[in-house]
Amino acid sequence: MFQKILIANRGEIALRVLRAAKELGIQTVVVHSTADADAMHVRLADESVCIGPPPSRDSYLNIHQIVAACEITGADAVHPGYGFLSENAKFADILAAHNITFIGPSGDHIRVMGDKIEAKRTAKRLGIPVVPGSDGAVSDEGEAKRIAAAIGYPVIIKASAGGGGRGMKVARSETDLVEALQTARSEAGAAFGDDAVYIEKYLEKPRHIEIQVFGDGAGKGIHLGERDCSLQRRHQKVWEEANSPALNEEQRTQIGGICSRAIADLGYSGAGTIEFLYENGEFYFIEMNTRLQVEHPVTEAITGIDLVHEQIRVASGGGLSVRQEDIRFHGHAIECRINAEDPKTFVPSPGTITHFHTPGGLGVRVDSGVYSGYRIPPYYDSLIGKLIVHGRNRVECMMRLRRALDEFVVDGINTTLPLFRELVGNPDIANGDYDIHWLEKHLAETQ
Ligand code: MV4
Repeated sequence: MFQKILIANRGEIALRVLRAAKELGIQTVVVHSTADADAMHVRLADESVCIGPPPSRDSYLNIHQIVAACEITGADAVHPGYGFLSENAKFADILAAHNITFIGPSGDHIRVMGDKIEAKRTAKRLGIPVVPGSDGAVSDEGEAKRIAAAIGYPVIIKASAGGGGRGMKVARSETDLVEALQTARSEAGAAFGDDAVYIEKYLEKPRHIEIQVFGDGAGKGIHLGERDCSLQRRHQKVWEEANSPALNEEQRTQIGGICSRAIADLGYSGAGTIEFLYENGEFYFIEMNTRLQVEHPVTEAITGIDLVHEQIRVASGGGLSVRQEDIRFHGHAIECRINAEDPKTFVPSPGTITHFHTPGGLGVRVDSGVYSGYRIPPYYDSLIGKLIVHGRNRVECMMRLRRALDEFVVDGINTTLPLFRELVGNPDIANGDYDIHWLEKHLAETQ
């Protein structure tokens, strides 16, 4: 097991990882920018190192500073959290070259999944169902037209270096296609320095369902069920739940089995998420994330498995603590992302939290790095906490969520809490009847 883990992140996820390390009896080091000197994870860590000024590129993305902080403190492993350097293959490689363990997959696995064309090719080879489309990059107009005609309009053009919704264009006709191909390629070239694009059938009203997987790096793979992340705005997830209201046990076992076998065949190590669009009873792979995700607590709630403990165990060579046949899915869990934003306009609302009171009681978890009197710096993303509620079934979970939202007090700044108080009473949400466009449509209608 590791002696000392350095946490290369901030906010609620830094605290989340710190807690797991402490529980395992591992010393903790945090790195932070000058803007985060007052953060909770800095106070709770055994050691902290200031690595630079507020802008992320000069601190949380500064690989050399982070490696230096490992050398100075004698950390033997780094947990990257999510965002920042968590999916940076070069970072994983550099740490390996310094004999520091990156708590995550190999640089090569990160690299493959970071290239969306390569990721899709790999998924297909491993028997994962993919969206019909081009076999690889498409640059030629005639080839694009032939593929689109074969799969049928509408189609979507995606940047291979994109992901997470960046660099996509929908084409509903051949006329659209010619323009979309040109714009997509030049935008991808400008944004990512790689103008490779590919074509897929455009799915009109899918749900976003992702499968949590784990590999032990030695040929074992497991899945921990799915999360439904369809409720999103501008590619930012807002509400996530497990299980998906759209799936039954048989579908879960089937897609989960496909994913765990793929992870085993890949020789993948650590936590991963295989993302699908789900429409008319079919799954279509879109991307794989090679990190822990923001919404991992809903999976923890229904499985009782600590995903960060598992990440640390696997990375240290201790293997997974659970076998597939030991994993059960209990009840239902929902996570609400509480952002420091205006609940109508979503304009960020940094500033001082004058009063912070979190809900509690059975089945209620709050992951947050903020406290009463804390000043939210304006430099980073606006997530200030996550409310995760668990119940024996979805109805109980929703009742408990309504109660927990009523207890939550955040004064001094705007937050998205009022949005959740409204959503929890919405009939479509109560029925689990929503797709990836539902929230944006709802917000447009209720403006
Ligand atoms: C799609 C799609 C429809 N058809 N691909 C957006 C994020 C990126 N991960 C993939 N995305 C999409 N790919 C096909 N073939 C619709 C989206 C999409 C979306 C997907 C998941 C969650 C929210 C979304 C919002 C808009 C579009």
